[in-house]
Amino acid sequence: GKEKWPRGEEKIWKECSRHLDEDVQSITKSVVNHVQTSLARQAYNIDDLGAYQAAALSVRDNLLVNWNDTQLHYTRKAPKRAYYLSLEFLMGRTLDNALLNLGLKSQYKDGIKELGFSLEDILEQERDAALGNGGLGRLAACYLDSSASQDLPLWGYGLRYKYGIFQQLISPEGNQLEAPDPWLDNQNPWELPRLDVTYDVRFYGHAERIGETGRATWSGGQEVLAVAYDVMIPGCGTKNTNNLRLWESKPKRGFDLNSFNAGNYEGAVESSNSAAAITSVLYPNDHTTFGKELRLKQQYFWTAASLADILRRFKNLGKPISEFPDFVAIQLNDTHPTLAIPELMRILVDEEELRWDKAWEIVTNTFFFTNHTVLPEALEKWPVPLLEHLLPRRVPERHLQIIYDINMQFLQAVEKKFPGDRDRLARMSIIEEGVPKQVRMANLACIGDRKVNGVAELHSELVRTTIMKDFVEFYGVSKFANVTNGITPRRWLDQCNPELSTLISKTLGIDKTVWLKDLTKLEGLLAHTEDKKFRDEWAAIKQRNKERLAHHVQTTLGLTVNTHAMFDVQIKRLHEYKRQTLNILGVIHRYLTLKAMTPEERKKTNPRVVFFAGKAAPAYYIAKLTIRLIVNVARVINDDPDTKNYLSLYFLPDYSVSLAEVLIPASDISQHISTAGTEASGTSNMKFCLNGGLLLGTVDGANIEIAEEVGESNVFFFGHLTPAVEDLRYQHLYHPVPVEEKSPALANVLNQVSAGLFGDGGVYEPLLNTIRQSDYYLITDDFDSYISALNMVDEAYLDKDEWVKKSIRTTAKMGKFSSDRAIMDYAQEYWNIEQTPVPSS
Ligand code: 8GP
Repeated sequence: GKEKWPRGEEKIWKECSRHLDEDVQSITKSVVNHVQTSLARQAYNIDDLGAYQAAALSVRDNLLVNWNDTQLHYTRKAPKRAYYLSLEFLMGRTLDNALLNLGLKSQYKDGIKELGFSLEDILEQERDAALGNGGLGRLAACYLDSSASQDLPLWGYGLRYKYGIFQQLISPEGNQLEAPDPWLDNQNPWELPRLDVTYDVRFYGHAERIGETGRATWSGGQEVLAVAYDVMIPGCGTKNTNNLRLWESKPKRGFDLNSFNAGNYEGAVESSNSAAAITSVLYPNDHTTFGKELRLKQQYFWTAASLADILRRFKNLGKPISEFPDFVAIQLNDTHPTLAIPELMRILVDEEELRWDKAWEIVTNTFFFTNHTVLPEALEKWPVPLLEHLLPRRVPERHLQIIYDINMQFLQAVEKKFPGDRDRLARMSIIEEGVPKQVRMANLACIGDRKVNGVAELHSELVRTTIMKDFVEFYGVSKFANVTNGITPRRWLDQCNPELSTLISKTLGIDKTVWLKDLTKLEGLLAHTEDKKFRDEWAAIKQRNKERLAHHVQTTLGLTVNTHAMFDVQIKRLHEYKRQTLNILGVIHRYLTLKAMTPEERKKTNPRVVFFAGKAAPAYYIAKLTIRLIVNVARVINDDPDTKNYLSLYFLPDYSVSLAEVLIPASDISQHISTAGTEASGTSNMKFCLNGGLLLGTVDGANIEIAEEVGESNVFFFGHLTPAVEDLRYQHLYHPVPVEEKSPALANVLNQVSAGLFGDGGVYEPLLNTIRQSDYYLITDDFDSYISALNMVDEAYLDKDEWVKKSIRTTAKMGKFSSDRAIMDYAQEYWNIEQTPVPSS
């Protein structure tokens, strides 16, 4: 098209355009400039926080140059774009990552030093952007990094929560307490408010059908304003800088003037408060849904604003609406954005005036859906009355009409294929019968999408054979695929383990951007496993990372950690299926065993330090009790002079991305011990192995594929396999065997806890009873083989040389788990988008 800009002389614009600051001198200058102008402060009045803010603003200027070029390039080339809709983006800190991706870290280090500050110290000033619960949100963040690094035209869409995941405090008794996370209290230099990019999102109001057209109008109700905030996502070794657009909710009109004038000031601001509440806080539950109205409001607000934005961008291309799926692919991260399906139908039918069939064809060619768990309690269902009345009363009613229409057509097709199979119809219906009726979001997502995928081979197979079985029989298996998760090696190796990154580049003899963007290059390390000097360097780096973690524990908790012991780490959300209980019961067993030994015998054992970190959902009683047990076991055993040189235990509070960056490079062994078939993939397992930590785990999720890559001799597997789980659960219920018979060792551990070895035993009874009674997660079945696996780990660790070889081999074979591989798979097999590199001007 004809370009209307620039106004004035192009030459002037070009000459005056900002370029990257690449030399130390201009970096120092720009930081000082920001201190004086943006922060309005003086050189003698600046602390580490101020220095961080000025440095961040200066880096942001640099990012913006690339970001602008990228957006302009995408607009001009008009490639097909992909959009990643996720309610969670667990980004962590940005400054270090931006410096590394821009290739400016050493220049900034020097520039900052000239001003009397240390880059290390100011990096610590940044607060995590913690807009996520765990794996699902962190995966979204890794995918953004990979999309930019692989030059893919992809944007993320999410919510700008005023409060991220709660801060976890631990009381002296060992109870988890939650405090708000006001992460935006200091200004956030990484977001660009787009106060001019807004959309009205309507709740409640009236929808009326227009005669027999099938269309409807919609008016009245509450209108909320969605305001865009853009977060720049730099790629590694490329100019491409993608965008994450987060929506903030605001009242459409400041406040109600009528009430205000009548003197009712509280009433006047009430609706404005209710508008702002929509994006005020991230829901802290993962793997459970509660059917809360505000949560549904968040989902609709976010999908409606995002779709309106996507549609407006598409319309600027001047293409007919029928070509929408040729220019737009939308990935739904779990079922949270599923209302996008009826919302797009509403827009196409009511506003674009398309016929139903045509609209449906567009919808089902646009959306793709990823499932992240087969746990039944995580499958989203919304009560029909909530959609109908409580929530955007009349609005979803329009959406409900659409959902009912979709369902009716779908069930007719099912009936045609499987005549008279009423049970099947009932199972596959979007609407679950009962009081109240519920909308099954996964069914809607499956029916309205082009493809459905799981996140590791085993999980995808379970999706096909359990929750989606009927749908596989209806659609055929090709709609149900797998994309094994990945992690970005930029943050999870180069950034968190800089010494290892340097050693790898040196050993492979290539620039780090080469292997960081083609992680299979790590295989080149295999040729060096017999090189003693290389192995020593490898081991020395692990040792320094352990000391770095010990230093962190010393400065934050005031505790001294034995860095000569094996570091054994389990960090993840607290959940019964992840079995932190198995781990802590194993620790107790080890403690009791050590206590029973003579001092001479103890000396022959392998000293071990066990780390736990993770948050529990605030309402998850059993998970919180597990934390309490861990903290109290730590209190007792860390103080026991007989054993403390051989076993100690730490629960590190307030787990976060930044804490993970310190813990992961320091681990010798990490635990991924979910009941078989319950952990969809896991992604921290990949992070540990990439950093040369070995894996102790069950045959579950991505553990299986990790073992396939690194070789079974380099991982420690134990426990029952997925096909056995159902039978074992049945036996627990109908032919229970007492713990004493099944595992005397475990029975002894449980009895010691009950007897009060770690403080008031009665407190833990509800937790212990989950094991003594139905034991849904198979602790009693797996305990003995878990203990043998731990012993095998000890034995292997005694042969230090062989252990280091295993560590190197593990890192070397982790190439598959780069999120670059995963994102390219989505790009090619699902979205059909192309790499669109921005030319380096
Ligand atoms: C998590 C899975 O539990 C984890 O195994 C996987 O690595 C991660 O997703 C990324 O794929 N699943 C969830 O967080 C999840 O399903 N949350 C439910 C609320 C949807």
